[in-house]
Amino acid sequence: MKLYRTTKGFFVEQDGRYYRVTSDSWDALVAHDDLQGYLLSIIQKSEASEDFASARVLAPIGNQEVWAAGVTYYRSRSARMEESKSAGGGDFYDRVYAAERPELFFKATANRVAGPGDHVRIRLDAAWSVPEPELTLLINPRGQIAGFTVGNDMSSRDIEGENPLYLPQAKVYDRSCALGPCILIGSEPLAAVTTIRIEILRHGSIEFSGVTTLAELKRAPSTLVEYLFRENSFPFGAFLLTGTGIVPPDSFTLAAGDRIRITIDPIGTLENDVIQGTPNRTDGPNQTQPLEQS
Ligand code: DO4
Ligand code: MG
Repeated sequence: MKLYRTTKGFFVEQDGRYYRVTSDSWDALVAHDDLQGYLLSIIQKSEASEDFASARVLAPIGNQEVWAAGVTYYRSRSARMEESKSAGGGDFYDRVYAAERPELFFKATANRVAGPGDHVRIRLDAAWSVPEPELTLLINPRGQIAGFTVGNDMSSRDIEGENPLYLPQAKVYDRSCALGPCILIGSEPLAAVTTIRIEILRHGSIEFSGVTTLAELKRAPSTLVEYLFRENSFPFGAFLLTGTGIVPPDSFTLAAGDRIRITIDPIGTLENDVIQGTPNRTDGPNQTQPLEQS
């Protein structure tokens, strides 16, 4: 069962059919104390709707904060150690990979998030930018996992590599995060064989592709959530990106015009084109656009 936020309202999908969810608040909907049961009851009681076909899918976010976990895959640990070696920061990444307490950092507010088909951005003052494809958890205000989506933790590797204290600037800026296309509803962990794939297209050809599986994720999502909710309350719930297991070779940097395609099979594909410089305010951030009348 998948939940979509669109220009024509909210829809739940099952077996290829879309059903309208007549809640007027995304925040209230995703905080529902039995979201799965509530959506199932809608599917059982209502007729499928044709309206989804003409709607534009938006980022599945309301007022939730977006957080991220780091160095949760061996590949990320090694790449970070290398990029920060000359700054003397390499040791921190090795230590956090092995430590009991995970690395958690603030990633984005909703206005910085791109939805499916929106532009993501690379910073003008960065020379080495990469996407990070990450399984992303939707967590309700009670600290329970309510669903899963695809996340892109856009990162400026040269800024982070110069000094780990620059992490917030490497990670948090307008359109530095993409989420979508939907929320796969459920609280059970996804299977370890689940793949996360990325393709980066330049002028229509694949410039980089990579794949990992959740078997490589070192920490249980529930443990990451438990740390995030320690001493922290989230009245609207939160999104938590769980870290990247795919890092392109050091010779690779994103360029304006690249297309990033991230697929996690049971959830779907999140696709975004890259821009550099001033975002076009008329095309986003999408969650600030009013819903069209249906
Ligand atoms: O420590 C810096 C960030 C790590 C990260 O974003 C990741 O491993 O995905
Ligand atoms: Mg990341």
